[in-house]
Amino acid sequence: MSQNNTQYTATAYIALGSNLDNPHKQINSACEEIDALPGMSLIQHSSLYQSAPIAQQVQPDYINAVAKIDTALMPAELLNALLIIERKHGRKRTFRNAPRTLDLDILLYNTLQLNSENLTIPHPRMTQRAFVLYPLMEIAPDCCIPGHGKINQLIAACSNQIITRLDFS
Ligand code: PH2
Ligand code: MG
Ligand code: MG
Repeated sequence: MSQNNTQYTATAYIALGSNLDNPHKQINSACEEIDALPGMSLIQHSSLYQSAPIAQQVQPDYINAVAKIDTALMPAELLNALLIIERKHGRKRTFRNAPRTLDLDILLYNTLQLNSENLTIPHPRMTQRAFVLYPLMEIAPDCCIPGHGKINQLIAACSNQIITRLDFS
């Protein structure tokens, strides 16, 4: 759990994804590691969701989830902290959309809209992906995605993507 004197400044939503080396375990332990980081507190996580890979088809199914956090970190610091956790999980960046032990993407950071060289918020592809929108909808049903609109309207456009909700264990 987080330290007592931390001044949280932001609520952020993080997408977790894995399709290598026991994905359930990767996501579970990533949630614990996120909560244990200084300046971060895990508020809630969704169930786990299973789906076929989008983009690169010939690889194992993915397990995905979304976590809500409170954080004292600025967006760039948050990204760095998440990249360190990815590396700890043995993430190797070989080619675009390669299978991975752990992917941690910042989806939302308060109502911020940011376009910097290495970070775009909201996450640029989140509105087209059922594996992001379904778990996000579970924990933030009234969520509005800055520049895009309400989650329930966006999710309707993804209803052709097959996704299965699993128990978080
Ligand atoms: N991540 C990708 C590409 N395709 N497909 C699924 N089902 N889940 C993912 O997390 C995922 C993907 C690149 O980040
Ligand atoms: Mg990703
Ligand atoms: Mg990523």
